[in-house]
Amino acid sequence: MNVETREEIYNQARAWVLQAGTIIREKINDPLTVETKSNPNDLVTHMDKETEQFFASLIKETYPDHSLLSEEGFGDDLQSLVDTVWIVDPIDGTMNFVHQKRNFAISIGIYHDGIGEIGLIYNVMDDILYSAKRGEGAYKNDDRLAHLRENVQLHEAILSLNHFWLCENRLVDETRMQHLVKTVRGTRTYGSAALEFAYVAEGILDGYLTLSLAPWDVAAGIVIVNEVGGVTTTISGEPVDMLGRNSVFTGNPAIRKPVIKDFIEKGKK
Ligand code: 2AM
Ligand code: CA
Ligand code: CA
Ligand code: CA
Repeated sequence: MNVETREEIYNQARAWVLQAGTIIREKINDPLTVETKSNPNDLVTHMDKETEQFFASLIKETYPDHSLLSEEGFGDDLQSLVDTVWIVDPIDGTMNFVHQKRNFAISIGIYHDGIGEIGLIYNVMDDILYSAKRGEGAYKNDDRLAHLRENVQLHEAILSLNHFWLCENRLVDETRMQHLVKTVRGTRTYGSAALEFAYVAEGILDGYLTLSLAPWDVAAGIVIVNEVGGVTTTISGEPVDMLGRNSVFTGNPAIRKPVIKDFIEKGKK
């Protein structure tokens, strides 16, 4: 993708994200229609669907040759990532949106021939936009984010993870994960994968571990984290498959190796 085309698409995407966020903020106290999906805690609201439709219709109208990969069913059924693909999560952190009316984000990754070119993560209620273009650095609103800290030790790291890791799970022995929690300086759980990626990029988290995410949970975050020297892989150290679900580690490269080698590999089922 050439730089001028990318700049034009970035400016358009940024304007749409801010516009969608303004609409959500205006309607934040309106009554919600909440439905469940794969299980009683897997929620979706009319606002998730309306926001996705907002992007789907604008993208189709403005860029008819681009494709859309998205959570709530208004995207395309893609078998590959050729040409330009928008990977959109209209509301990431729907449970937070429903229960807290904050701590959720709009997440948009724009990929060309499988390469992440643009990432946008918008913390709607705080009006904070994390953004990046490949090779041009990452930003929190207008402030450029610094490169991640060098030589971070695991015992000085803050790690974000879902508490499910500490319960019996199909991937890793929970006692190993409890040992990891006791080894690091502190753990957090925010309930929005996109925001957790953004916090890794900002350097306020050193890593984020998660069991199973979809492409729209990670597409924007990977681009933004890359720009500050972070790495994102599955918990086996493989590249993330942008057309399937993945376990994910994202974070400072200095802690990736010990987390994966000394804890996850040893506890793997
Ligand atoms: P969502 O809010 O867009 O569904 C919650 O820990 C994080 O995991 C959120 O980013 C959430 O995205 C994501 N997630 C991915 N798959 C999920 C699922 N099946 N149920 C609930 N959250 C899921
Ligand atoms: Ca969801
Ligand atoms: Ca999501
Ligand atoms: Ca979502």
